[in-house]
Amino acid sequence: MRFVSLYYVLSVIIFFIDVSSSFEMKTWVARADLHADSSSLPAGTLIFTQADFLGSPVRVTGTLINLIPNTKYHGFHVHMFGLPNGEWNCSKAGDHWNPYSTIHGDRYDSIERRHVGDLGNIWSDQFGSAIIDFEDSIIQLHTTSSSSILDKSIVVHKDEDDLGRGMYSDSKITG
Ligand SMILES: [Cu+2]
Repeated sequence: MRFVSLYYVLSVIIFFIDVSSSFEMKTWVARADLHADSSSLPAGTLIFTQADFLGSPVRVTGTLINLIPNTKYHGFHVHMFGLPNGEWNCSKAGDHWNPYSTIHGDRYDSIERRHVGDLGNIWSDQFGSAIIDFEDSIIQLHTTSSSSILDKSIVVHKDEDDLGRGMYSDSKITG
């Protein structure tokens, strides 16, 4: 996937810690509001939650909207830099979030074979929406983790991510 294919981006992830009164256990919660590239057109919201336990899975839920209907694959990544509110320009999000300098891969690959920010592909339906609900144990919300995705960006690309399995020279770098 080349940079020119960047299409949707979200704003800075805003996080807060919610203290549940019933369990008295902290839960980390992050929110990402996506927008079409260089536009105020909303593209949905994602919520990330994680128990206050380092290494526990992060649940990612939400609905993306205003995608191209029936477009099967959009690479879905955490990129390095958060973007200031109102400045939703994909080209300023930097490369994939890759704190361990690993090769590009799939969400289901081990940390040695994927970037922390590699979250695979998503699928838009006939209305241009995509319902997201999965867990990932490699991305983290804790600020103490070097895998923390706080203050990064989520980028949804127009094109399919080859998950590091393609024959292109940049397959193992960006997909
Ligand atoms: Cu990307």
